[in-house]
Amino acid sequence: MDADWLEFHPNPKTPDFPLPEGAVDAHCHIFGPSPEFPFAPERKYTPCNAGKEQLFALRDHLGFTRNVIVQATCHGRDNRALVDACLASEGRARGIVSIGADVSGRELEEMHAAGVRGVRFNFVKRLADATPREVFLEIADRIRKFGWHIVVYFEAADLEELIPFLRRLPNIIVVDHMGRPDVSKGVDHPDFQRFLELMAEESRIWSKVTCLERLTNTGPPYDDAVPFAKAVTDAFPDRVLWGTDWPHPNMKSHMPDDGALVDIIPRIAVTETLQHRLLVRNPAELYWH
Ligand code: 0GY
Repeated sequence: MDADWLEFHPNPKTPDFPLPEGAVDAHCHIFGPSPEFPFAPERKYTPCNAGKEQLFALRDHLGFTRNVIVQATCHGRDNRALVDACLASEGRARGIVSIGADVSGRELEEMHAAGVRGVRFNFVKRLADATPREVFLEIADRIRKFGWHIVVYFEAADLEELIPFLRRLPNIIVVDHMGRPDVSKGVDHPDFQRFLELMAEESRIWSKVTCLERLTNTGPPYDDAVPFAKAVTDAFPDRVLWGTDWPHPNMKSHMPDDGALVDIIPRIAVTETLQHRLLVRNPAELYWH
């Protein structure tokens, strides 16, 4: 099937910003390759193939040491491609899977042994059909004994309604892309301030300061979105993660150069100490403890 969105950048630049030793790309995906790892019949988009070899080559080119691979919705609950990549990474990749409450204890154990450290709950309606909250709570309970955390993906408009549910989750929660703020409203807008307040109230909540290329209205170098990522990093330096989001599913406006994305990091984490926490210490604590 033909891809219905842009292909990833064919030739990303070598970053000018030298990544610190041990840096982790904490949000990326792999797609297929199909037919070895077919896409899910219920998917909302069909990506191009972007397999583990390409991801590992990008990791090395950009100067990352390790990856956290997040199950993308186009693979549904079939985590085989992700698990295969984790196993092939020689300990240099961890995974975040998508599962149902019917997952067996043995499947969980096998995924843990492969390097899985969390599940993703997707609330973005254009990407995934709704899952009942009771099911999510059951999954949250099942994964506790493995010490896994929960990655949540939602859009800013849904935050208020989700807060009581998030508070009920017993696990560490990692919010994808800062909860996708509307950057045209500015950092001081009550919607984004509400997100910062939630992080202040709940020390279990972490945020990925990622996807400026998705949030921007002005395009590279994302001057309108950088202040949001910087605000979260300044306020919660011990609970932030950064990732490329390669191969950038559903990007239609432009396809970012992953090397240029790395060059934005020093505008988000403006001191060496902050950069080390964002890129090395925080992901190591969550994924390689
Ligand atoms: C992202 C964002 C998107 C897609 C997915 O799982 C996915 O399909 O995450 C999106 O379209 O916003 O984080 O990569």
